[in-house]
Amino acid sequence: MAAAASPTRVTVLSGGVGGARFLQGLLHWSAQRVAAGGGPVEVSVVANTGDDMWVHGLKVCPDLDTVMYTLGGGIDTERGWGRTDETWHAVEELKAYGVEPTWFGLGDRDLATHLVRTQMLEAGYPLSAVTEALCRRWQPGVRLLPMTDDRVETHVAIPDAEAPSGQRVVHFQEYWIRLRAEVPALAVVPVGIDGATPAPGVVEAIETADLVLLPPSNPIVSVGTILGVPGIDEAVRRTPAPVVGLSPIVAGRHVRGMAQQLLESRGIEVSAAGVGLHYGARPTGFLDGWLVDESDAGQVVALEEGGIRARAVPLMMTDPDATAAMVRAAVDLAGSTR
Ligand code: FO1
Repeated sequence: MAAAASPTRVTVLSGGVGGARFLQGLLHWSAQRVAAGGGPVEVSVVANTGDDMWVHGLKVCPDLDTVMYTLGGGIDTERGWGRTDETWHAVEELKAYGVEPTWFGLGDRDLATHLVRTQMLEAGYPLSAVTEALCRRWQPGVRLLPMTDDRVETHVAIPDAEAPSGQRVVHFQEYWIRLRAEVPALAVVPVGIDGATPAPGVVEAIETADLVLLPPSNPIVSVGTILGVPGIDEAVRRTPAPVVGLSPIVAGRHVRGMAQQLLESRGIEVSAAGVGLHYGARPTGFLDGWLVDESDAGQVVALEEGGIRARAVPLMMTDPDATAAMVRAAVDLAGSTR
């Protein structure tokens, strides 16, 4: 195990809103450490791209953009996604034409990102190169890597009485935005993942890290999808760095999003220990350590019995200081999992 006591290279497998808020805390913790005379932290982010969607002829990458905008200072903090000072004229015009999907909120400023990305993709640049180019403007302060340059899209099977099979499939964005995750998710399928390969730099970022963190992103459609890319799972299992995660479930509920519904659809207990044991202890699983909220302190024993070092600390990311404290707890726990 590399020295995790004072990591200099940290790699984070991140979804969108929750992961971005965690990353703000990680950068805040790094700044605090530099102010205290310590060395800065180099952060690599491996972002989920299973939420990606082609819409109105444009490639939209919600988790990449949420991390980029949040850390680059362009995010709408109210929504947690999309651009601040946004206007919606283009999507209103599309509605006036009756062009579907009318439920997908594409802001006018956000559209520029998708126009640049789509032009670059059509010119033959891989998504990783496109992301690097977009980050030259936003300067997020981390190396932002898509999990893969290949097309992966998470689709969700939902009940449909009219269909002969009794179910039909919708894109994850439609499940989340139009259906508000209020219908049962009979299956969650990251289409294309079996043929996907890790994007350039991803395996290296995991294998050369001093610390790998799984933030409180969705364990099924965000972190779960990243770990589902052949090659990324093996890199996390074999990295010399400690791997520490933070529970997205607090007191039996998700903090935001739709983790509850998706965990239930996979038959995974909706609890801090349930998710930690789902990830499992390395080397067969992915974790060395798992942070649970203080309200779930009673679940530490079950995790330790499962071979995962666990600790109960406050896990609500109410502000960068609170999140920085969570990062510090993860670093401390990593140091104790040698
Ligand atoms: N989330 C919504 O709840 N409603 C939307 O209309 C919406 C549009 C949207 C457009 C671009 C983008 O990058 C994200 C967008 N999101 C929207 C958020 C997105 O669904 C989530 O960030 C993740 O995909 C799920 O965590």
